[in-house]
Amino acid sequence: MIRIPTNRRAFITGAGALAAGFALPRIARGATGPGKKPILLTARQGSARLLETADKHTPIWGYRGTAPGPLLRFKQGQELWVRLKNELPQPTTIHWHGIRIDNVMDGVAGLTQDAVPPGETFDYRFSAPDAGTFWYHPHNRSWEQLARGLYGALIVDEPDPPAVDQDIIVIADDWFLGDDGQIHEASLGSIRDRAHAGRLGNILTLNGKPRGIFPVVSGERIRLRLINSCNARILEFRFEQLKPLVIALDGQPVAPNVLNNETVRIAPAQRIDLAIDMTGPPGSTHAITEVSQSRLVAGEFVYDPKTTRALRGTPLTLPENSLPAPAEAHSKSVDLVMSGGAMGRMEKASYKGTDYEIRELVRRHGMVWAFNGIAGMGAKPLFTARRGESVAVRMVNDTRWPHAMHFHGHHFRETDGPWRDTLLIEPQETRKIGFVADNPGKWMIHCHMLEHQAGGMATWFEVT
Ligand SMILES: [Cu+2]
Repeated sequence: MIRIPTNRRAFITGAGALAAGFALPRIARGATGPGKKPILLTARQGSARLLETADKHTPIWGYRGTAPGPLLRFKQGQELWVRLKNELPQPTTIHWHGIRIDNVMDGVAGLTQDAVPPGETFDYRFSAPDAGTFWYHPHNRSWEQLARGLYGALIVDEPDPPAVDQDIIVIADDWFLGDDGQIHEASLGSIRDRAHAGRLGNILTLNGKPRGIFPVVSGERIRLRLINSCNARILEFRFEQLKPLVIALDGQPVAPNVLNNETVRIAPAQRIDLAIDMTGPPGSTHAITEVSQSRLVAGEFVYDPKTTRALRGTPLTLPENSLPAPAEAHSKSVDLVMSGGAMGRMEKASYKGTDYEIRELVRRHGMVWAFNGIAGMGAKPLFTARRGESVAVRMVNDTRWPHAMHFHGHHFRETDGPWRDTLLIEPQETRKIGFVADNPGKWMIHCHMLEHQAGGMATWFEVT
């Protein structure tokens, strides 16, 4: 396993009383029906209690002023209508991560729409072809806007959801706060973070809380939907004696496989759905620990002292979404070679059509990474595919850092592997994925370690 070096102080959740009240803020039911009024999501300043000291509040940016923003939940095939109102001091958008969406609704500033200026609104209207666990966040200055708290969960329910006793959504984020409890602004977008592991926080929250209680009943079955909204941290969770079953990755169901108390490793932007039978006795607790840097208790399952229910015997399985399988003999093959970063071998790269020696590229443009020798979004796509064409992309990580590669508008898979929209690729690793380019438009491919994206790891492809 890769240890990410960091010179920052210990990664903590803080000590003290446990915080209760752990659910995501909810939108009134029925608000999402077709033909009704849009859900208003105002991106604005707010404050959050990220530290356990009761008197410390941290100014943040959030949808409706909260981090995470409101839970958006609708049925597979139903239309979602959201009106973004921008009350931030800078332009923003919303990207609906993992939704195989119409291109004009994808929310990528500069590619699928202009960023929404302060004071203005933009309507997003779409339906989701896939049921599953998704999330939403800005796609303009993502490295700053997500670090300040702009993100939320987007759940698309199966027409006939599998029986569980609780459906628990957990958005995990690491915040980098200064000693004053404020978001460390001086380091936002720093070249050092860009060239290394990205912005790693020193405070971990689940659903915006430093440590929290999930009330459970002995014997019940929960569906736990984990979402990693960190800028760059690869989170590693453990669930003590519990035996979680992985039932979906990035929203797409997989054949249930046992984790057997091993670590749940989840890269930025990825989602993992777990089915967990709560086997502890009444009155006991099960810690949720996070071990990517040091072992810390991120939250706890607390069993009701009196109630029990009989364990469900049959395993939980999810109905598959309908995704087109790429053809064995791919009609298009593309190489995507990643280079650059600290301790890398990149000597030069092209940026906006001009070739630069690496020092000059960093100094003049803050670019430290490249795909196929090109830093940042080029004027031309990485490739163009005809609609319906199968595409194979061989991704070569010729750097000393892991990268979480995200494709927009499509899910992809390795041969016999699970469907994903974000794939973690280790240093010096090569991974080959395939998908059917069936969604017309201009789609980004980028590293979801947001400082890497800002530092050059971004490109796009076009489906015609
Ligand atoms: Cu990266």
